[in-house]
Amino acid sequence: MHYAVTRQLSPTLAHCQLTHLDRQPIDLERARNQHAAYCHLLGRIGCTIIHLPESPQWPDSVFVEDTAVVTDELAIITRPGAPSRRDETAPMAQLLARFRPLVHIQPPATLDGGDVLIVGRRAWVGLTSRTNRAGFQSIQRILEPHDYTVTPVTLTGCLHLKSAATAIGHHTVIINPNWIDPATFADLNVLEVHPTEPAAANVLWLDDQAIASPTFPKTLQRIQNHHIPHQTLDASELAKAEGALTCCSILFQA
Ligand code: CIR
Repeated sequence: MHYAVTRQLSPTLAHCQLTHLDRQPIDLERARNQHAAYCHLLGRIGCTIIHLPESPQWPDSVFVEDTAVVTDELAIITRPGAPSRRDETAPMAQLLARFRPLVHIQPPATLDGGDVLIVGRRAWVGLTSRTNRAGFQSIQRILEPHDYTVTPVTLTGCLHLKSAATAIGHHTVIINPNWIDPATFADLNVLEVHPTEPAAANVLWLDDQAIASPTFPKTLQRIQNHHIPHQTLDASELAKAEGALTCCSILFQA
């Protein structure tokens, strides 16, 4: 069974962390509708959705991806780089303990789930303002005994690794080459976003189909040209909080 863990949007989302974006008003109603559509689509694709309760004390808590990394073998409970987000992990740990053995990232390491991209037995970890080298070393220590190759990646100009690159197939990634060196993925197929759509590389890959944002039509055309099965989902209001499609769920099978 496929599971998707999500969390209802916080009413305090307007106070979210922002790193590369200027603050602009967020229409909560519109953001809630987009999030509901997101959950609905995951459900339609076949996921059992587990909703964590709304948490007004954590403005960014809708972006659950940053709180855990789940593999077939275990669940890694992160230690988010933004101190305001650290406590978001406790309810996630409690929930994931029902499905996987837990491993916790310990101080001084910091790690956001958005900085971990796993394709097959390979994992890349972004070294960013949220994930430090100790965070990379921790996840390397955790995953290597399970036969993963774990590689650190430096980025320019974006929040997380998965802002710059996501999987869009079993051997294909979609990237923004201005934010990540395409050579990082030398032995995979690499599809580049359209240069006028820098934020278009965050695509959700689920059940052999891509879920991409309709706000990036030129990149969507490229996805189409490569015959990659896809659906679209608008998350433009959530994007004002520097979140995108992968950020709003943790997906795993059990
Ligand atoms: C933050 O800065 O933490 C949130 N405003 C956005 C987090 C987005 N998460 C993700 O890309 N995995």
